Amino acid sequence: MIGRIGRVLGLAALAAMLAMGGAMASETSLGAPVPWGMGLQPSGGPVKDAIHSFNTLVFWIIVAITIFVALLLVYCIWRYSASRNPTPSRVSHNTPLEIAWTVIPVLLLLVIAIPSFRLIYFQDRARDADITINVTGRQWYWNYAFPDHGNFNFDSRPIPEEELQPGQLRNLAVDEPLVIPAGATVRVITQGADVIHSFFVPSLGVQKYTIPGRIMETWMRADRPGVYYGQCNQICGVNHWFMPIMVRAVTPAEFEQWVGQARQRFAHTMPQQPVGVASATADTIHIAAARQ
Ligand SMILES: [Cu+2]
Repeated sequence: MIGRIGRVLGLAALAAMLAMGGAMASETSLGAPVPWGMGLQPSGGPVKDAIHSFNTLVFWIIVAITIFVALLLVYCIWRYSASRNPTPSRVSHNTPLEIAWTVIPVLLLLVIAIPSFRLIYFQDRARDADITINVTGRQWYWNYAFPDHGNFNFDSRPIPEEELQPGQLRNLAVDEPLVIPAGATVRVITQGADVIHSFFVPSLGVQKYTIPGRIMETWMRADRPGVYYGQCNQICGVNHWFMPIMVRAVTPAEFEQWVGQARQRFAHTMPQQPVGVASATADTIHIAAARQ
């Protein structure tokens, strides 16, 4: 009786935890870990959609191979046991069988390799990006710069546990989220300031190393407004845990409004001269004038 009550209570607690996890995730975000979550996080954009379909393909190939090998094993144990098969066969070669067990795995690998390479190239580079952001990994915080919007930049750090507001996720919420327009193709340029970090937002299908002295590129797109969480996932020192990522995707109008405010708040980080073509032209004129 007591055992049964315990089990019922346990199940009720589990159901409550799952419901709470689901409610929290839906009210604050689209991309976040949930209690008892299994498998990949739900997709927030096209890159993750492609990862999901590749994962499904590989998963079913694994299921088929596992079932085939398990059945073969059970059959061999049953059919070739000492009682059923007292005089074992001494055959050591079978050419058709050897060709089959070489060619079939090769074909399977090809079936996996072709979509795998396609996915790598899909993630690699943005075609016709709408905006570019620079992501710099530092010990131990992120720095985000917006070169298309005056090149302001800001740091992003986690909110300490004792200062968390209701709905903010522990070790994931940050003081300054990275804001992007939903539906826009965002080119992400990564670099490392000190050691190797990794910019990883699972629900958007983004993972790129940030390496000192090297510039790398990838892209992301959030199909819907929402909050997508990630973390540095390259062990980068004692405060590696201190590098959560919070990507807030907003409507284009809200993004423009945010950019306007950010340009004022982070005005001190902006270069004195306008960046881009204008400054390049000015520099070129200076150099040309100096040479004459
Ligand atoms: Cu790191």
